[in-house]
Amino acid sequence: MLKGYPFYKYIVNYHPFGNGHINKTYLVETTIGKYILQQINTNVFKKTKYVMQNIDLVTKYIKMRGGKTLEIVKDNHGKKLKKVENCYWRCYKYIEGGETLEISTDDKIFYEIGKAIGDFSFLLTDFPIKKLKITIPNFHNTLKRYEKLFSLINNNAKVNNCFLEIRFVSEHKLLIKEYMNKLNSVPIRVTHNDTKLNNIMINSNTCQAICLIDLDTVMPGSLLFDYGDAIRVAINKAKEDEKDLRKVKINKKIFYSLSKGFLEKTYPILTDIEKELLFESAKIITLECGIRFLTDYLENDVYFKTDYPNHNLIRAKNQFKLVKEMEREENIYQNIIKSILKQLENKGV
Ligand code: ADP
Ligand code: GN1
Ligand code: MG
Repeated sequence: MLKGYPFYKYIVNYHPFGNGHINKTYLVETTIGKYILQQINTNVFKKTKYVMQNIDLVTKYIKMRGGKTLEIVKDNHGKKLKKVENCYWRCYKYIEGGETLEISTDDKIFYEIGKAIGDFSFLLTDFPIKKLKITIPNFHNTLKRYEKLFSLINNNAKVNNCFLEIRFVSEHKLLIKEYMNKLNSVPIRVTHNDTKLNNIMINSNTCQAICLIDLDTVMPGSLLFDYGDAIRVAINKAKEDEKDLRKVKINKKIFYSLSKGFLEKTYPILTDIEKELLFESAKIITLECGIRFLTDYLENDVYFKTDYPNHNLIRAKNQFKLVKEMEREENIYQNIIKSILKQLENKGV
């Protein structure tokens, strides 16, 4: 596989890398630099060619606008996507001086992350969106995710292990439905769709964000989910798969910092309805993520990588606890957002 790349003869070693839930990622170390080689998960990304086409277009555009982004490395035939025995591979330059984090308590980092996510959208505001393909239809259609979950519960023995969680989800049906209706009035933009903490490269020395990586889900979508998904991971004091749910609590300082960074960058482009739905979006995407983990648990782990049999169930419980925490003090978070928006309005941004 590696033979087809120009750096092949310089390879010193390579090994599995990172903690992504989807692709198989390898770090390749050579005497002429480091590379990230990935086997694309074709169960998740069925339209692999379109995924690479989207990434190619978006990265070229970001570069043209002077932003930092992933750099695709072509193989010896000039190809960006390589098919070897029914597996699809692609390669990126390793982003030197950077790292991704699984969890952090440093609110300054999250301010930088908020800015980076906002910047991503901002840089792509005038991108010719029609050129982008929908690579995963209904990726953030929470209602469809809900329906899929409930289509699986009849005659499924595993339901006994998660009936409280299923009940929790069912109690949110109306909220999901109403939110999906509101989304119809929200502008469609070029969005990342997977803005969790470890999809953002951070400069190890300055702690500033370098750029968003994992561009596989770049598609037309709602900016609200890019904000919401970043919030989902950032504010959780525990990791996404922490079993001790007492540890799943919200770091309010981080909620403030990330929101501030994000809003500073996006304020000029945000519509009123987007401003109104910010917090609800974070709640909905956390619920959606829990629904997806629970669905995968009931389907016997066909989508997300797992380390042990109940891994997806643990992740789902964790996300639902986070939703409960968000709901418990909803007013506080809404007020934080309002105060940031007010500050920006007064500044005349
Ligand atoms: P997945 O879709 O499986 O989440 P990612 O594209 O997010 O795959 O890659 C997994 C991990 O590999 C990232 O979280 C990051 O730590 C690392 N990684 C990916 N691309 C790069 C890159 N160009 N430079 C440095 N690290 C990278
Ligand atoms: C997956 O690929 P990764 O690990 O960055 C998933 C996201 C989920 C996330 C939950 C393509 O992200 O949608 O929110 O796991 N990516 C895809 O941790 O489904
Ligand atoms: Mg990732």
